[in-house]
Amino acid sequence: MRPKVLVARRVFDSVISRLGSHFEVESNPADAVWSPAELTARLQGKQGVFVTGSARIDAALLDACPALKAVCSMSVGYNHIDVAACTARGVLVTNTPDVLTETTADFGFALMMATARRISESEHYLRRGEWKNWAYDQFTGGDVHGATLGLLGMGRIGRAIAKRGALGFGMPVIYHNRSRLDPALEAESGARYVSKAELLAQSDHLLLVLPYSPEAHHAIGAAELALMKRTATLTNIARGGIVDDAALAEALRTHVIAAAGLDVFEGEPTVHPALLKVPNIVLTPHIASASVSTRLAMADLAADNLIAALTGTAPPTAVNPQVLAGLSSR
Ligand code: 8YV
Repeated sequence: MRPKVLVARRVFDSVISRLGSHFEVESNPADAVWSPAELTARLQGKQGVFVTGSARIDAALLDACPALKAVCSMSVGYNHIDVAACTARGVLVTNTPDVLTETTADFGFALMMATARRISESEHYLRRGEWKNWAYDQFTGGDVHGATLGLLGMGRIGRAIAKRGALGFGMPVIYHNRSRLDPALEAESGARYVSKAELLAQSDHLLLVLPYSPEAHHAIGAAELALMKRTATLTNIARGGIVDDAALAEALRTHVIAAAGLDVFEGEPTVHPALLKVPNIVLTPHIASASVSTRLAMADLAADNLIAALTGTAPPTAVNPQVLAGLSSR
């Protein structure tokens, strides 16, 4: 009998049909967002699941789905999955690194530029019909070229953004990360390591590119925002919850910093109402990896992982490869 898998959100037809040549597939063509209870019910008797960042996989779900062997996420981040609980139960977890790095870096840079140059705010003004005249100080923002680019987090996406800033825009680049890059990678990125306090104080444009973890919760709150330049911008393409959104809205309202660009939110898709009220912000609905070719590459990689995991070969990008040894015997 062929293994049974669940595809928890709507994805490319080509990916569903590829999975269909290996597995009995239950998919979600209506793209309903299933509750934990419904997801658990649909996972009964399934050996594998293809998820996105919107499905929470925790110990309770795993205990209620004993047939599950592989959780394959179409995302690089995996904070929606309790990896320790999966590992403890011998469930393989995979993600989709690398294929989205450059696309996400492009978007991070674009969101930072839109924020610095007040693109959303000025477009809304124009659409409201308020543009009557040119004025010398109309929507003047901060320069990007030559300004200091700060990165909190320095993984693959951070390094790709650093290169754009250093090589393309002549920006001095500083970063802070849990661990300092080795000298070769640091030189390649054109970035200088600083303390978090120095990063906050010196950045003209600060981008957040660190993974979410309990330690990273509210890494940027009122106290951190107060350390930033009044002319600085903050861009978050990492995860909701890294920024205290209520504190950020207040800092924008009172001009503690100049502007912010957010692609991710605490409790998304709900957005803190105070963020919707401030003009000096660019808001996008978690689309940093959303180019057609990258989303296809992510879905294909998640499918490759699922096929490998359930057909006894090593998945290309396992998060907890240590469970592989035990999988074939389950
Ligand atoms: C995805 C992301 O759009 O890969 C990630 O971690 O945040 C985004 O690229 C999202 O998580 C879909 O699964």
